[in-house]
Amino acid sequence: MILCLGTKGCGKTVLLKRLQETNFQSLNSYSEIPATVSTVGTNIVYVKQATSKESISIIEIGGEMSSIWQNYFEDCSAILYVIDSSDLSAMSESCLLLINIIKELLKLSKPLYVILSKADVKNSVNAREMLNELFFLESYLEKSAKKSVDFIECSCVTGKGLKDVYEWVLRVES
Ligand SMILES: Nc1nc2c(ncn2[C@@H]2O[C@H](COP(=O)(O)OP(=O)(O)OP(=O)(O)O)[C@@H](O)[C@H]2O)c(=O)[nH]1
Ligand SMILES: [Mg+2]
Repeated sequence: MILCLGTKGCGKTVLLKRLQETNFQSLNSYSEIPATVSTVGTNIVYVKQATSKESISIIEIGGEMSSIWQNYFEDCSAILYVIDSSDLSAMSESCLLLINIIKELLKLSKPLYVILSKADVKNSVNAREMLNELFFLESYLEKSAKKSVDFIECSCVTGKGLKDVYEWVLRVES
């Protein structure tokens, strides 16, 4: 089981819906973003694998439940952490929560994929650069968790990064 975490409205539910669509070949051919309502509690989705009958379960836990995220760490195999790159106002909270996750995960040595969502939004920050400059997160990661943390910019509108996320999910569950 993979966990999908991130602050409210960062794009978790839409991302998981996109991951359930198996054809990532033709980018730009995506339909409109599916309508979502804010997730109350948890949301479980099953992602199909081409080579196996078993699907991979991913569980979304809303930002409002961040105080209990760590209760799920023990049982998960990996974490997808979503940061809304178009929402500056939520950036510092997202970074603080991320640093806590990294600290916990280091003890458990489980993989973490940080997804900078909504990369299609005009003027959205290059969140990775921002993280580097404002929070020195990169140097923190270099020292402590370089091997197990990856970053990717992603868009559920253009399809950017989705195939990489899908392949990462398959890899960590194989
Ligand atoms: N432009 C753009 N908007 C997006 C993208 N992904 C999600 N959104 C929008 O962001 C809003 C929130 O998306 P959700 O997927 O419901 O966010 P969530 O993280 O599940 O939110 P909670 O369940 O409340 O924690 C919706 O209005 C989506 O249409 C994206 O890649 N690009
Ligand atoms: Mg949701």
